[in-house]
Amino acid sequence: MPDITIKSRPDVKPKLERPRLYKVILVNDDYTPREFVVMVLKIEFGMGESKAHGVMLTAHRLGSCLISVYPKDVAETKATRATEAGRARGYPLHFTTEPEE
Ligand code: TYC
Repeated sequence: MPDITIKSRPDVKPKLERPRLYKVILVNDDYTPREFVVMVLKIEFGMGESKAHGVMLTAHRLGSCLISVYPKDVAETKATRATEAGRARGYPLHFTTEPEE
């Protein structure tokens, strides 16, 4: 029987990094009707009326508003679908994504 010693290495931890989350951000414009922005936020992001209205107003007043954070693929899909909903009606409504710090 060969004499094998397996040393434990308590200093070497397996690196399991949490996947980075991405922000979805609503960007203001001068043309998309407020009610349409509220409708998209309700349908694509599952917000209730008052939350959607508050987010729309914040973007309207400040230029943009953070909606939520998601895994990268979910954030990109939601931003694309929501932007596309505006484009389909001829509005310049825009949603962007960026990595959370
Ligand atoms: N600023 C638009 C208007 O006055 C409404 C609006 C709000 C558009 C937020 C986009 O992200 C937005 N009709």
